[in-house]
Amino acid sequence: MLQKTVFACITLISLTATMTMAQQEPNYDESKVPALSIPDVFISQDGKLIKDANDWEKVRRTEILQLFADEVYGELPQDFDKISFEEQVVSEHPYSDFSNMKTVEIQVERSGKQNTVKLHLFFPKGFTGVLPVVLVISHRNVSELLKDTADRFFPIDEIIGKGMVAAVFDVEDVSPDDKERFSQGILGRLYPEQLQMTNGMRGLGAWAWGAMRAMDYFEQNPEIDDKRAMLVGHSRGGKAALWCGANDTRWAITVANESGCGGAALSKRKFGETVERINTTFPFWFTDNFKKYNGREESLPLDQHMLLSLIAPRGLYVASSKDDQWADPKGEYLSLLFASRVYGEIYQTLQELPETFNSEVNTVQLEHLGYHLREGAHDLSAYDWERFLDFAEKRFKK
Ligand code: GTR
Repeated sequence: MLQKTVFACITLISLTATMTMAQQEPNYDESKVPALSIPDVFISQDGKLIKDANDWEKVRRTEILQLFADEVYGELPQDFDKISFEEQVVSEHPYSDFSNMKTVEIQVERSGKQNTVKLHLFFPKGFTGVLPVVLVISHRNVSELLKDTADRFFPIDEIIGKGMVAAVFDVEDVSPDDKERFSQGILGRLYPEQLQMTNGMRGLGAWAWGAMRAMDYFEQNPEIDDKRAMLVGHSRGGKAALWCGANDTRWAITVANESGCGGAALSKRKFGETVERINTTFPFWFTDNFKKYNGREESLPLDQHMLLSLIAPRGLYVASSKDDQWADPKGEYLSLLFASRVYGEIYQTLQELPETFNSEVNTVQLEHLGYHLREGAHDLSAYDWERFLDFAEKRFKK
């Protein structure tokens, strides 16, 4: 009897060990990628064929947005009682030779509670006219970023050099990027009920919310042209940028740099980071519902090309790097390719991306869509910025 129990225990332990190992072993072998079966952007959930912009916007776009809210990123609450913008006085800063810095405290109130997000803005010195703006969602420490003029994660000089306003906020002010503390920002203070909902917003949704509040500020600042605004996020910030761009049509361009799993990459390819892996390491990024798909990507009623399609017909740029296989460059590209059908077939903005993924270094820039694959590792680099700003410059030309 004892022997039997011991055997059962050992079997259980080894089974658990195998399962844990299976969870942690990401696939990097293209021959092991399952045959791709992803939902068609043009067939609604009740089987209706979507033919024009009216069908797309009223039926399909609405249901896709709801699917992502329910299953992946959570409801994105937009109700609050008050928003105010307090401009702080800044005299000297490391960039004062060529820029004017402004720090704005965005204060949002709901049900008697308040949350403050610091938005840092850099204006070209002596500029005239109303300027386009580039906002970065930063999961890197912003005070550190602003001290380091050589840093290329937020290259103030490059952005300003293009005659654009450079803006950044730290996700720490909205929802700390930390398993223990994530609810200490807007989730605990302004929207505690979200924490009780299985489709409630978590970290990534909160960061998207933060970018929307920055846009609220841009809209009322006469020095900024809010119609020419580009939102940039890298990696986890790229996932949040896509969710924000999908919800908030005020962004003219959304950029997702190496956003990978839960960002631009197709989940059903099961290449690189998996749903289970991301939900295990970062359980506070997505809804509780998303965990239903751990190890079961095939049962997802959506895939990430549908998220990208929600941004059409506005500007969308996806970027990958060769050594960042964890983020699945091919999956990121295919996602953009499948989403591009909405640009072409619904909005008649001819967007012909190459039909196959090019695994060599390449850049494709069309009027509304951009993609590049560069050499090197996971990072937001000068190379990436050069291309994003080039894309923006063309689109923002008056
Ligand atoms: C990784 C995570 C990725 C990506 C990345 C980042 O650890 O697995 O999904 O978000 O972090 O943000 O740099």
